[in-house]
Amino acid sequence: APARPAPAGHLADLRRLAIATLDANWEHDHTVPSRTLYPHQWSWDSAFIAIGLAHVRPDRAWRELRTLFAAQWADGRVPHIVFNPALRVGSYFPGPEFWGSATAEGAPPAATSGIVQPPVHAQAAWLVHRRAPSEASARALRWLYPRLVAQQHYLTGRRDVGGAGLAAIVHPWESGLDNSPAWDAPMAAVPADAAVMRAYRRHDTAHADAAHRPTDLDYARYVAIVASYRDRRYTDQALAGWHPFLVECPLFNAALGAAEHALARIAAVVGADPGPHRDRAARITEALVRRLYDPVTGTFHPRDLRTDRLVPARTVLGLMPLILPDLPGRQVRAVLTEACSVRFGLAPRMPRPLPTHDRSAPDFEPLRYWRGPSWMNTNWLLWRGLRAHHRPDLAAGLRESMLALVATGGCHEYFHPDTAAGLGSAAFSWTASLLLDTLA
Ligand code: 9WN
Repeated sequence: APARPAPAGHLADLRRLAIATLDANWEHDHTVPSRTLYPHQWSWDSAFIAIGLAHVRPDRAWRELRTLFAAQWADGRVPHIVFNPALRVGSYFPGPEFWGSATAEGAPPAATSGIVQPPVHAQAAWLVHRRAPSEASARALRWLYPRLVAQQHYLTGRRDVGGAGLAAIVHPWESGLDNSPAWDAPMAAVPADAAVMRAYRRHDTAHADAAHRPTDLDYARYVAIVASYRDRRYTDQALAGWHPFLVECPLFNAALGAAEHALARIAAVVGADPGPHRDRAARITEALVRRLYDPVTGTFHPRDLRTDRLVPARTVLGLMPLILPDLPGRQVRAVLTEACSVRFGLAPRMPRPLPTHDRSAPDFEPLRYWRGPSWMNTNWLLWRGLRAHHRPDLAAGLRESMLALVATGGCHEYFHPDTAAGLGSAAFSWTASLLLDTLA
């Protein structure tokens, strides 16, 4: 049965729950994704969180972004974790002692990781400003603009391993969808010694059901990939010659292109030239279509740069280029066909939001993290894409299903794609913040 519109009183309750969740996760100058599982500041979480905070606590929205960008590296990379020095050692694995970023060239004074996450921050900054434009928000944009430009510069420069104008990710954590089936093939090539993990203690499985998290073998490889990068002090020089994981991801690069569109708008506010941003956006979209779209499957796939082949898995990552306003009509139609197929179930009336993986695939796992469960962020990105491409019918169906998801499961981190039972952390910040934006 399709999701029924929630009664108004119900929506007010949901809104209160979302605000309470964000308030409880606020920590002086940033929001933790979750007090138990993720007690530090995460990069793309902060962008999603700022979008929701803009509706209720606009000062905090800007503070969130400023705190993150204060930890930007000299080369422009925005670290995926900024560690809170006040927390005890061992509150998260891998912690600052494992990353050892302090001795890397251009690292900030704060302890951070050395990898990045999808660059959704320019879009977030634009949405926060647009929600309530003011002299203060224009000032915040003026501070952020050169930093956002440096972030893009890093990704389209040092990270253009494939030489085609797209950014390569060097770790599955950089995609934000850590154990997506999209990474199975490239991960299989990473030498892993499960014994490595005996030297460390995972922290996540103390707070979440191990059956809902990545496996120990995944973690052995996650650690090995970080060690490869860390041991060369996070340099991006000649990555193709030595690093075991190099992939062009459709979500990451769609975010990269969408960021240029947002920067064009921000440039107009801060008195800079929007033209170069529009040109760069067009080049990214063109490269994305040329390199990551498969006309046979009719969807986007990651490109494994170690084999120069597309990864066959059909995951929700393949739908994310819909966030690009200049995606050509042919690819828009193809992505909508894929999204509306039995694999993902998008429809004007639909019981549940999209899962993270093809429901009909043999390796679909409804409980395991990014291998099937529904998440608010991927659905929110798709919802925005549907509106950008003038599909109010599908956007409305998706919105109802997202509201019903959180009404059933609470502000959980992720959800069973059929029952909407909450999984992972029970008070997860981006679920709350993106709910606020979806409600607005
Ligand atoms: C590793 C914080 C982050 C999200 C990621 C999500 C998860 C970390 C982990 O949590 O990743 O970065 O420990 O599993 O996969 O998208 O940003 O919420």
